[in-house]
Parts: sequence; C-alpha cells; structure tokens
Amino acid sequence: MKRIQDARLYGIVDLGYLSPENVWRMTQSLCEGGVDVLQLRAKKIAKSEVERLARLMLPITREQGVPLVINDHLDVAAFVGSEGVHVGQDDDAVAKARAVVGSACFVGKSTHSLAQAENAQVEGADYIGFGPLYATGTKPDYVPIGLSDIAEVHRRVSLPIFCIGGVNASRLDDIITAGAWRVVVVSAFLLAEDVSADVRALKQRLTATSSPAA
Ligand code: TZP
Ligand code: MG
Repeated sequence: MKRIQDARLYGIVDLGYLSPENVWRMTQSLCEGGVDVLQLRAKKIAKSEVERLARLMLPITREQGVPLVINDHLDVAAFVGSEGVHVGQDDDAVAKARAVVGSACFVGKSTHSLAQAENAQVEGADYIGFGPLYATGTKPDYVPIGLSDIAEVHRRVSLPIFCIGGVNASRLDDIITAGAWRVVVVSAFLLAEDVSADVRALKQRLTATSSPAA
C-alpha cells in the first residue's frame, strides 16, 4: 500500500461529476493512470450508498495499492476500514475523527488559508488540502486563494500539502513554479475523454519536476 507521505497525485471520485454506475470504471481508470491516493466524495448521497460505493472501490484500490479516503463520513470509514478519512473546516475535529476511525486510518483536513494550514498541523492532521487555488465548480462557494501562499505554506507546515482547486494540465506548470509538490485533481480527470491517459500524463509531469519548496 502506498503511503500518504509519498503521494504526489491525489484523485477524487466526486459524485457531483459521475453517477454511481460509473464509479467502478472511474476508479479503475484513475488507479490505472497512476493516482497515488483516491478519495470518495459524495455530498448529496445517502450514507448507505456511500458505504456501498466505498465497498465497490476498495477491492480495486487495494489491488492497486492506492489508499482510499472517505470524505466526511467517519463512521463509513470505520465500517469499511478505509485507509484514510478527510474532514473539512466545518466537520469534526481531527481528534474526534481519529477517535472514530482508529490509529490505522490517516486523517486529512481541508484548509483555505495559511492560518488554517498551521492549525491543522497543530490539530494533528496527517495531511492537508490547501486551496481552492482557482475558482472551481467543484466547490463553487469558496473564494480562490491564488498561488501566492503556496511557497509560504510549505515553509510553515511540514505535513504533506496537497494543492487543490482548479488544478489541470494547463495550470500545472504555474502551480509547480509557485512551489507545489503535490496536487489534487478532480473535474479535469473526471470529465476527461481518456481518464487514464490524462492521469498518466499529468503524473509524469508532476514527478519529473522538482519544486523549489521541496
Ligand atoms: N476543496 C478545495 S477545492 C476543491 C475541494 C474539494 C475542489 C477541487 O476540484 P477541481 O474540480 O479539481 O477544481
Ligand atoms: Mg466535509
């Protein structure tokens, strides 16, 4: 199983972009392309369905050695034994999450500013998401933070930092130049014509470049 500390490319199966029938195929394509970690994010879906989808994904992700992270639903993460769980600023605290999921499951946290990123480290998160860098339909209510704090967050926070929000192939060079080492890509992969080819290409570019902040 890949470790979150070694991950560079984080994919999300977001049910805002695909229907439950396509989750199995999409999971296969994302893993085949080379995501290092994969999240199940299903904001408007019943918990029982989230659990069903997680159980559908797990045999694929495990076979590929890709940790599966459950967004929001601590209890689902605990039931299915996912490798990770992810909480936002308005969700349960990291300590609560850890108490529910146990020590074998890593806990990630969304952050939207330098202060929130530093707090997440103090709280004991295992990794953070940092963004949205750009305006994104995946999180439409959030104000983009731009690229200017990326280098600074890497100086202040020693956890794995996944830059997120509007990340795509045409922006990748700017994001890396700004100091990013790890990224999350959601809609650019889920809406791609050839998902695994696009994942493979972006992963290759990401791992071929070293960041000034690394
Ligand atoms: N958190 C901050 S931005 C974001 C989340 C979940 C959405 C990223 O999606 P996309 O489609 O890659 O912009
Ligand atoms: Mg949440």
